Amino acid sequence: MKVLAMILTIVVCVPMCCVHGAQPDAILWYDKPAARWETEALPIGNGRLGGMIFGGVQREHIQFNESTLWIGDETDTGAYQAFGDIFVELGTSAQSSAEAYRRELDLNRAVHTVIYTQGGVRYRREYFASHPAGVMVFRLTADTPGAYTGSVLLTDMHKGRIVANGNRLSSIGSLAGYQYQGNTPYKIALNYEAQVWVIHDGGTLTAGDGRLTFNKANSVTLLLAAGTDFVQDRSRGWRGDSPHERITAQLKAAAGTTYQSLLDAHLADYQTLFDRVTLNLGPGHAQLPTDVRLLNYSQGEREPGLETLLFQYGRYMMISASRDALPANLQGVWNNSIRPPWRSDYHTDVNVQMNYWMVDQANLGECFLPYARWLNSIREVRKQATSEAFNTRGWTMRAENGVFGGSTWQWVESGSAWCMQNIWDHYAYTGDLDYLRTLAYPMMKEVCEFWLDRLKALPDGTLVAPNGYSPEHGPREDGVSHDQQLIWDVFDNTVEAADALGTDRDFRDLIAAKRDRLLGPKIGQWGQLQEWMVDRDDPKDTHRHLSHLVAVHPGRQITPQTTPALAEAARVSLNARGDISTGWSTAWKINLWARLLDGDRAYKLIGNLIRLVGDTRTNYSNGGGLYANLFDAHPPFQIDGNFGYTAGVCEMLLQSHTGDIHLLPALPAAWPAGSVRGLRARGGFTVDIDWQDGKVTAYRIASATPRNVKVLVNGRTRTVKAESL
Ligand code: FUC
Repeated sequence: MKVLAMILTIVVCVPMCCVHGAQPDAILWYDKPAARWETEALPIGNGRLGGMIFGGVQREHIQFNESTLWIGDETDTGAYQAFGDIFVELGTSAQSSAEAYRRELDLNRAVHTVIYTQGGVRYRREYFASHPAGVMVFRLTADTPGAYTGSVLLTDMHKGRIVANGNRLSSIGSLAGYQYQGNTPYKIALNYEAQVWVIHDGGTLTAGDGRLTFNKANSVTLLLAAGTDFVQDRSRGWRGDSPHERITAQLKAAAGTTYQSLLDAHLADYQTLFDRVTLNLGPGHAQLPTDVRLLNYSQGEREPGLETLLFQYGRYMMISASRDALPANLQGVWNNSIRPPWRSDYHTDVNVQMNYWMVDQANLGECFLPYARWLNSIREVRKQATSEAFNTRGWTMRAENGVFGGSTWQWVESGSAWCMQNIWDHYAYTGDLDYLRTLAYPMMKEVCEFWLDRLKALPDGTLVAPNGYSPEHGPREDGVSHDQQLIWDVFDNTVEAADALGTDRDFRDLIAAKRDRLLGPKIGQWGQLQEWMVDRDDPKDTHRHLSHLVAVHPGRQITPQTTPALAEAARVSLNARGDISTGWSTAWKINLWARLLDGDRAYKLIGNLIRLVGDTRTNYSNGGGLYANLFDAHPPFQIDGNFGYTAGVCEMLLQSHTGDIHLLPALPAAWPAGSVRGLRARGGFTVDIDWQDGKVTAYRIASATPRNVKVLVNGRTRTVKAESL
C-alpha cells in the first residue's frame, strides 16, 4: 500500500502504535452461560441469518433469525418475525458440573466460543455465521474421544412441521393467514424453511422422535440454513422461488467441505471489512469478564478499553446484520418474538437513519447498500400512498415501515428527506457516480418533487411545510423546524448531486431557489433554537427526540464554523434537553455534542450510555444503558443506540461535513493519547491519526484519486496532498 505520510513539522512523529488488522481487546467474554436472550446471549450473523447463543452446558440454546421473515403487506407495516431455535441437549443430571467455563465472542474473527471442563473432559464449541457459505456453523469438540452423547432439536416459532430424517432436521411452513393484529389475514403469505444438518465424527447418529440423537461421537458439527420466498421486487408480488432448493444447495456445499475451509472462507470475508479500522483510546481490563467491566464502569471506573470494545461491537453488528439482504432493523437481525417491540421494523423518524450514520465513517460502505435498495424497493408503493394522502408527486412515509412498503402510525412527512440524507452521504463518502446516477439521485429527485408540490408560501413569500410534526412531540402546524431543516438538506444535497452528475439544470436551479426561500432556523426568547415557528419551547422540556437539531447532526446547515449564532442556540437547546434519556437519544447527543465541538460533554454522554442495566446489581430507572451483552437498551434492546454510539466516536475523532477534514474535532480530556486507523472522510479519503497530550502527532490521508485536501489539525488549516491507496 503506497500512502503518503503527512507528518507535522512542528511535532515529533511517533510511530503508528497499532498493527493494522488486529484490534487489541476485541473480545466480549463471560464466566457463565447466558440466562436471558435480551441481556446476556451473544449475537452472530452473516447479514441475513442471525443467531443468539446462550452457551448452556447441559443444554445449548441457539435462537435464530432470517432477515426476510416478515408479516405485513403494502398497507400494513407488519412485523419482523422470530424464526426458531436449536437446542443441543448434552447432559444428564448425573453428570458433574462444569469447571473453568468461558464463553466469548471474538470481534476480530466473528467467532463465538464456549469452553469448559466436565468429568475430566475439556470441551470446546465454536460458532460462526458465514456470509460466503450462507450458513451458520456450530462445532462441538472435546479432548477425549467419544465424549459427545446427546440430541439436537429444532423448533419453529410459527408452528411449522418439524421433520427429523437421516442427519437432517427441517421445519417448513407458511405465514399464510397468520394474523398479527385484527382479524384480516395478510395478503402476502411467505413460505419459509429451515434445515439443520448434523455431521458427526465417530459414534452413531439416529433420527427419531423429532430429534437427531448422537451417541459417543468424537465431535458434532451442525450446519443451519434458513430462508423464505420473499423477493425484493414489487412487480413479482414480493415473492420468488421457494427457499428449498437454495438452502439445500448451500448446506450440501458446506457439508461437502471441511470445517477448516468453512472457517477460513468466513475469516477472509469478514476480516476484509472488519480489519479496516483499528482504534486505541487507552488501556483496558480485557482480563475481566465483560459484565464485570461494565459494572465497574457504571460505578465510576471509566475504562477506554471498554469504550473501544463498544465502538468495534457496533462495526461487528453492522457487518453481521447488513450485507446483501435487507437493512438492519430496530434489532439488527436478531429478534426472538413474533410480536417484537415496535415491530422490530424500520422507523423513519430517527431510528433507521441513525443505524446507518456510522457505516461509511467506520469504513463499512458495502453495508450501506441494503438500506438504499430497501428504500428503492418501496418507492412505488410509497408514491401511491403519498399521492392518495397528499395529492403530490414524490413519496414519503409514516413512522413505522416494513419490507413490503406498508407504513403505519403517524405521517412524518420529512421522513423520506431524512432517509435521503443517508443516501446522499453514502455518495459523499464514496464518490461512487454510478450509485449516484442509478440509485441515489432518482430517489432524491422524487423526494424533492414531493416538497415542491407540498410547500406553501407565507404572505411574505417564505416557504413552509404545512401541517408538520416534530417527532414525536408537539402539535401539527406549519413551519416545524424539523421539516424545514430536512427540506433544506434534501434540496441542498440534490443541487450538489445534480452538479456532480451534470444533469437536470432547470430542476437544479428551481430547487436551489426554493431552498433559499425556506423559512430558516430561528433563535427564540431564551436563546434556544426554536423547535417550532412559534417561539413556544419550554426550557424544562427533556423530550428524547431532538428533531429541531437535525441541522447540526446529521445535517450541515448549522455548524459552529459557518453559523456560530445558530450553533450557540443549538447548544442552548441541547443543554436544556438534559443528559439522561433513552439509548438512541443518548447516542444522538454524543454526535450532537461532537458536532458542537464539545468533546468533554460528548464524553459525559458516553458515561451515561455505558451503564449496566437489566441486572440486579444496578438500579437505574431513567432509560438508556447497556445490558451485560452490550446490547443498547432503549429499553428494551434497540440497536440504534449501539450504531449511534459508534457514529458518535467517529464524530469525536474526525469530521468532514464542512468540506474540510477536521482531525480530533471533539477529543475529550479523557482520551489524551491514542490512535485510529482507517476512518473515512467525505470525498473518498481514508484517514489515520495518532495523538499525544490531546494533540495530533502524526496523520496520513489516502485517497483512490490523489488530490489536495484541506485539513484542520491542532487549530491550523493546511492543504495537503492525499496519495493513492
Ligand atoms: C421512535 C421513538 C421511540 C422508539 C421507537 C422505536 O418512535 O420515539 O423512542 O425508539 O421509535
